[in-house]
This record gives sequence, structure tokens and C-alpha cells, in this order.
Amino acid sequence: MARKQVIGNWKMHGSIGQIRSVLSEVARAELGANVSVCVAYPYLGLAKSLLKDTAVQVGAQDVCEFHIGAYTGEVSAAMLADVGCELVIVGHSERRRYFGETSETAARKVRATLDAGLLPVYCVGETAEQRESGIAHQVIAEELQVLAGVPTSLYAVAYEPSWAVGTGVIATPEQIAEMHAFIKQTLDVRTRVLYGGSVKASNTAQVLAVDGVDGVLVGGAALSASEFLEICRIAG
Ligand code: G2H
Repeated sequence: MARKQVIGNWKMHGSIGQIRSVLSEVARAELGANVSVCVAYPYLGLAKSLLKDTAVQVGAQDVCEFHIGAYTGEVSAAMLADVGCELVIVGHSERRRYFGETSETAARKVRATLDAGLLPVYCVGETAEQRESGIAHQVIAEELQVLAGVPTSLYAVAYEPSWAVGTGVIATPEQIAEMHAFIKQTLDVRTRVLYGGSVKASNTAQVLAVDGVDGVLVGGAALSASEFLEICRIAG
């Protein structure tokens, strides 16, 4: 069976001191899972250097859809590859919600990420209102549709219902199983699908035991070394 994947998404948190402290501990740990950490752009080099003798991968939380040029404030996938990144979170619900990112933009970012040889982790998920109105599957299907033609072996999907993101309310095992099955059925049964949304050490085992869950995308709980390492230990 493939090893479970644990991706820590630091979001816009952290400092040199905090990242040094947490990732030094991660670097010393023996990990049985495939572990990655996605820190904010200014700290990618620091994360790489702290994790250089380990198998832990470093990723970014976003990327520019364009390859190169006069795009002030943007960071290209080639730049991320240049500083040693191996993966990029694309289309996170916070990008969609606060920065107006659409699935079409996210799809261009997925392609730019692939062109640079990095792994895109493409996020999909419905809002509470969409779930209540019975259109969650339609929403997810539309979010996936934009990747038509991209080989599913080249990217991972993160199912993150936005009502579970940073809220402390985790989707039930039934909801997770049902949506992971739907995503795999829509794309390809071999597609790697991670669950994200209020994952912490105390619920990791329950999430990872769900059929079709290949790993977890962890936000708040990735900021504490002990909590994150406990999640990694359970996943390993
Ligand atoms: C969902 C998740 C990480 P949290 O955004 O992507 O964050 O674990 O804080 O809900």
C-alpha cells in the first residue's frame, strides 16, 4: 500500500524563529509517512535548508499562472523549482474566497506548476450553503472539469469542504468517504486524494481510516511541532 501523505499548510503564519523551531524538530524525527511543509514564500529557502538532509519536501501555497514577465508581486513556478520546492498548493478555498481565484485560473496554475516539474495539489470543496442546497457534487465536478486532459498521475487533489477549513468542524467519515469516492470516480480511481479541514492529531487516525483517503492537508495543527509530528506518526 502507498505511504500516506501529510502536507502542512502554514498559510500566512510563522516567522524565522517559529519555522526554525518547528522544522528543526521535524528534521530530527523519523517519519513513516510522506511529509511536506508549505510555508510562506519568504521562508521557503529557510525551510529547504532546515530539511536538507531529510525526505521532507517543501512546497508553496500558491504560484503565478504565467511563466515569466512583468507581473509585479508574483512568483513563478520556475522560481519555486529554483529554490527547491517540490509541490504547490493550488486553488485553496482561501484563494478562491478572499482573492477571487476561479477554477479556470487555478487550472492555469496547475499547468504552470507541471511545466516547472512540480507536483500541484489541487484543492476542491463546497461551501456549507452548496452542501445544504444539494449541489456539492456539481460544484466539485465543475472544479475538477477544468483539469480535463491533465493526466491524473501528475497531480494530487485535496478535498477541503470550506465549512471545515479552519473551523474546528471536521467532515464526518461518511461525508469524506462519499466525496473521495466521487472524486476518484470522476477522475481516475488511482488519483491521490487528500482530505483537509480541521485535521488534528486527535482525529487523524479516524480520517486516514476512511476508504479512499490517501493523506491529509493540515493547516492550524501544522504550526505546532508536537501536534504535527503526532499527525505524521499516526500517518506513518
Ligand atoms: C484547510 C486546512 C489546511 P485547517 O485549509 O489546508 O486548514 O487544518 O486549519 O482547517
